[in-house]
Amino acid sequence: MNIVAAEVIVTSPDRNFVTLKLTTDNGLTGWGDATLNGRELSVASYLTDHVVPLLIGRDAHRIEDTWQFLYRSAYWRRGPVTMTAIAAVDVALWDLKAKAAGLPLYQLLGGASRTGIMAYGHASGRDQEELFDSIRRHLDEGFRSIRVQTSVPGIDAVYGVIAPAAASEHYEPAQRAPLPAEEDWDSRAYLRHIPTVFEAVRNEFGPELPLLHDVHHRLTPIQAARLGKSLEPYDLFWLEDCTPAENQEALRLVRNHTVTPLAIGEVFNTVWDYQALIREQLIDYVRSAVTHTGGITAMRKLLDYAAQYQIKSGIHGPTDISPIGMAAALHLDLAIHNFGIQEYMPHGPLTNEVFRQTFTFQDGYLHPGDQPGLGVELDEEAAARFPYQPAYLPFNRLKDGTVHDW
Ligand code: GCO
Ligand code: MG
Repeated sequence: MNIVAAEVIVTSPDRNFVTLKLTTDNGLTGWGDATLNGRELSVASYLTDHVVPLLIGRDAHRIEDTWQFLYRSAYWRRGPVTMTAIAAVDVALWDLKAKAAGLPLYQLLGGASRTGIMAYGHASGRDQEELFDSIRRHLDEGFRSIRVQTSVPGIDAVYGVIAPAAASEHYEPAQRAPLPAEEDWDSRAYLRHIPTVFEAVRNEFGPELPLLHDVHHRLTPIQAARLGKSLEPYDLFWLEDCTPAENQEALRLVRNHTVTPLAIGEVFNTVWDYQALIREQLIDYVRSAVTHTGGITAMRKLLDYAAQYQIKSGIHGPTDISPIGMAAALHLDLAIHNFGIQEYMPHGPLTNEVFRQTFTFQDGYLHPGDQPGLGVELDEEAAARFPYQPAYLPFNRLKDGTVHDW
């Protein structure tokens, strides 16, 4: 099964997606998600200019060899652009192998370890009433685990909180814009407010509902330690990205102060970013995206390493992961033993027109379906109707104008 064509498709239904299409001499098509939010065209160029010429004529069955070849022959290792490009090739090759075998991909990864994949949804509100409405709406839609994000008095725009009207346009908890939108931040105001929100949510919705929260990299280690400690009475499923993720040492300090479970890693792209975190058991959940961490081949190894330390998966799944990337995550979630939870943010209607999907969401559980391969096919005619639109993520400034982590 040799690759005869490789093509990069950029499309923007609801938002930008970059997709790799591989075609083989036995007439199969494999799909890989190459989307890197806000830096989409850099991965498209990496693939088109530097990877596509290397793929033509290669045996599509040699997934491990292709991964090692792309990683090592570039000489320049790691980084989000490189690892997203490698992930797109890897996922497309797994799609092809599973299609050639006539099996859903999870069967090739060892078969199902569970009947469904527990998913969490994103609830948010600018005030308590809006937040409670959003939580109720998610419960009505079937979610059994909820991420809670809320505005903070004294801060104008906070990550993860979007007006209900805008949310349906953006399909993401961030204000994307033609130029980076400026948001503001005040850690002291945030630290005072968040425990009161979780107290109110627990009082209203009871002790059982698994609740999650994303700090989005904004605190210093000692502030994060304080937040983790102050949230202990509310029994969080996890506290995500409490400090900027690249400093692994910071988590040692946080861990020494709190038993609130910690999740980290959506901006990571290799196992090396987790080396100390996993070995020293400083986290509880691995947050990487399959699509930004070298694909299924690399994620499987990373999660197997984590499993030795009872650390579980919490694979990244906001709408900037395309339905192809989501499907890759779902097949892995179903197969691995140390599954924790899957993030799930439903895509918009135009996205679902372009990406024909077979995965299901019922009673809080996702399932990738049983079509051969990933179970997602891109409709190229539909994709061509939605040209690329420049879109940046927002950024933060403190009250005195200093740029802060977003
Ligand atoms: C999450 C993430 C996302 C990111 C987004 C950036 O936990 O889902 O924090 O919302 O902000 O993926 O591209
Ligand atoms: Mg996050």
